[in-house]
Amino acid sequence: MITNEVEVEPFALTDEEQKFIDENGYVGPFTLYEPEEMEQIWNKTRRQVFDRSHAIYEIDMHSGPNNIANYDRHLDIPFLAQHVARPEIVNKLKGILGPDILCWRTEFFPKYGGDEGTDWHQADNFAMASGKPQIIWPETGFGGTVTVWTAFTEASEKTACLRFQPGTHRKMFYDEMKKMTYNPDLVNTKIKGGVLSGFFGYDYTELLVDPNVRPDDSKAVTIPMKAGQYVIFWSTLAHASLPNTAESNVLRLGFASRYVPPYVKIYPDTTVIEEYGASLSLHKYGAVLVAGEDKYGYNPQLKTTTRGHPFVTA
Ligand SMILES: O=C(O)CCC(=O)C(=O)O
Ligand SMILES: [Fe+2]
Repeated sequence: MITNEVEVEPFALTDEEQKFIDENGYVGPFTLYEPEEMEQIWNKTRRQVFDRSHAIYEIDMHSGPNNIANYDRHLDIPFLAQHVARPEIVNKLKGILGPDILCWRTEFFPKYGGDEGTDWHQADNFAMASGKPQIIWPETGFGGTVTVWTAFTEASEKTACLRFQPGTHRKMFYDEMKKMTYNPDLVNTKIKGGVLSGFFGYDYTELLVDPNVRPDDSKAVTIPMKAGQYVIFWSTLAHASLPNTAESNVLRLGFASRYVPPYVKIYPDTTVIEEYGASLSLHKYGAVLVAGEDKYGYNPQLKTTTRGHPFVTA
């Protein structure tokens, strides 16, 4: 039978959701795993984080409190490899980034009870810590990345949930090319806007274009999330997190996966990531195509087997 119904892709953003992220810079949270399921998965997966035999970065002994050697563990941990490519996530991203999508970076964001919140910040080219742009959009050079932040454990107002300033994603209050000073002793020492916060050993306010003009946090929203939920936001949206005020053994763990279309240049003109006092060689690095095709070939790519590893070059 022939009908006029247009086939809707499963898990796609609705028109309202698309309008919402366009106006506000974020959409969600959405539920991907039930809390018990997430707990089970994480209990199993966390052990694999300690097995670095297939991790693409070496631990740099100078690395500070933010262990960037755990960047891109989706390249060697099967659950993370599957997670970043889940159709529930990727089909939503198509409505924002178009049909062709690379996952170019993943990061863990752990905060134990007593840890400071994350400073308000916006990220366009991710030069903020290294002084070198890590992604560059063609033509305008402006664009940022779409981040999917998944709560691997609950993130409540008490346990360091994210905060957003809706609608701030089109204009940068910060200049990422100004260099911040790295000082791990800064961690847990500064109250900003009434909140204990910092940027993993940096002070993000050093990057303000005009130190007297900062995004207006009176309109900030908090995004509490249950374990297993995720939220999608433009990295250029002013975002932060609250401190974790729970007991010291209560971990809030976020997992951020970052996506761009393949015409964005990733780590242009560099062979290392230098930040947080560490230097990581990119010689094993590759982005992962999670949707469509790459007609450009600007960026090295890796493919994972269905078991996650070992990696083969695409
Ligand atoms: O988890 C946090 O506190 C910060 C996360 C963040 O800044 C990001 O995912 O870009
Ligand atoms: Fe961020």
